[in-house]
Amino acid sequence: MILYWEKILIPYEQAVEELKVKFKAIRNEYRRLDEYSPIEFVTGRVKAISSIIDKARLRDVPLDRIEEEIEDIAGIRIMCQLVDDIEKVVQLIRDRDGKDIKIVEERDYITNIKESGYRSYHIIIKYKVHTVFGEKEILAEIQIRTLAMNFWATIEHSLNYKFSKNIPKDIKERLKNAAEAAFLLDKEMSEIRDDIVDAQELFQMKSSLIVDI
Ligand code: 0O2
Repeated sequence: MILYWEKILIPYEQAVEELKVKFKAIRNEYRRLDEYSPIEFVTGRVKAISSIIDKARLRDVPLDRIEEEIEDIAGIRIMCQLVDDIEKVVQLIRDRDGKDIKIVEERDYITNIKESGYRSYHIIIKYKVHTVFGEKEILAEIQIRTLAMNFWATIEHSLNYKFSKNIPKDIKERLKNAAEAAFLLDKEMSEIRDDIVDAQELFQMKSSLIVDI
């Protein structure tokens, strides 16, 4: 049984490693050019075997359909400082569509916030890896979110785990309020950034006027 899962999961592990390297390379390129990077940091994981089995059971997916039906066995998470950066990262991924990445579906949980209060942008992709058994195209899920969205989701996820997905009603309500607070934090930080950028542009215009004189 262990060997059965090993064989299934090896290409997913490879995909996660490759995708992490690729997105970290984008971040590093921006930084080396002294430019603002829309990517703050990148993480990735292969879903635990027990979680894959649980999800398959919950959705009535037979074992031999798991790879087609469970889209997040390979998961990449890209964290951004600000909400506007998410669109930039989504565009970077769309630009690669049909090249090393094939976009299958986009799910915008930022415009369509989940009932729980969850916000994030998901892109389901197909990604080809080369293994010793040949080429294999796997499905992977890329989650793109701000630091505030990630903070909220991480805590909500661990509470869900603690309460076995049955978070008490009052805590659920407080989590929704916390999600709203995270939303306001994102909004405020974006406005502060816009003000800083405006001030910098004004300063640059003034200095170029002085140089011209
Ligand atoms: P894990 O441990 O992160 O792997 P569904 O879960 O049925 O709503 P679906 O079709 O599986 O949705 O895909 P979707 O909506 O793209 O979401 C899958 C993943 O998004 C989840 O994986 C979580 O990582 C994250 N996610 C979605 N909704 C929530 C939420 O309300 N709270 C938090 N914290 N994360 C969420 P898994 O398999 O649930 O968990």
